[in-house]
Amino acid sequence: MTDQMTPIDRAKYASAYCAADFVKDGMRVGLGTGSTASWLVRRLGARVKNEGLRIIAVPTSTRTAQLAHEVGINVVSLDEARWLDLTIDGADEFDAELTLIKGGGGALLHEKIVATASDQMIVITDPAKEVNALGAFPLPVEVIPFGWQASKALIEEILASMDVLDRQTRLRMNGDAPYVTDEGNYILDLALGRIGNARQLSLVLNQVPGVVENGLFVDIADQVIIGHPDGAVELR
Ligand code: ABF
Repeated sequence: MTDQMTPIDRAKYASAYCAADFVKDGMRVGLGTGSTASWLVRRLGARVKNEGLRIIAVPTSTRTAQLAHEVGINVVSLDEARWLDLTIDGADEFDAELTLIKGGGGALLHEKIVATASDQMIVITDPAKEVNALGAFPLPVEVIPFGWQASKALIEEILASMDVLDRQTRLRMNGDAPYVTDEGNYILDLALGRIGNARQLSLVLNQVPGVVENGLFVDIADQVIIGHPDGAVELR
């Protein structure tokens, strides 16, 4: 931790540093994506270097794989690892039931596959991510490029029928081109304002032809570690 870090960075660092202690020698570990997860990868890299920690690590994105390599963590594919003991990842929002919105980093598909192929998922966060109701953060939905506009229109029709408030569906852009995920898919960001029934919405969205996955993580997270700028952590 350095004194150049912003309070939010210090909170993320504290959460990630605490989560890294849950990683035991010989574990098969899913490594999340995002700035909080980056602190985790760096901390595990230091443990590999300084303590000789041995882990089988599966990254949830190419950028996490790159960072893991840089800090001396050898990564394998999920198919090589087959199953994981623990996945540690960030989130964009979490509520009292530990339902999450994830995917702000565009990695929701691999993140959800890795998290659900793990015995346990720990979410590393900061106080700004805790919400009473999900939905202020736009819900990412991964769609295949073929017919994405039809998928978008169908999603909007469904949201209208579900009376989801304040809905807007936008194609996520990277400059003047669509943002392309590691799988070569597109992301639609759904500005919903407030999600009443995350479980129902997640099931309905994934029925839309062309939709691959959505960023609602329902009954997947087992524990959340909330870091604070003073270095304190809360475990829930
Ligand atoms: C990742 O963590 C993404 O799903 C999510 O968007 C991100 C949170 O980002 P950060 O840790 O940078 O706040 O898993």
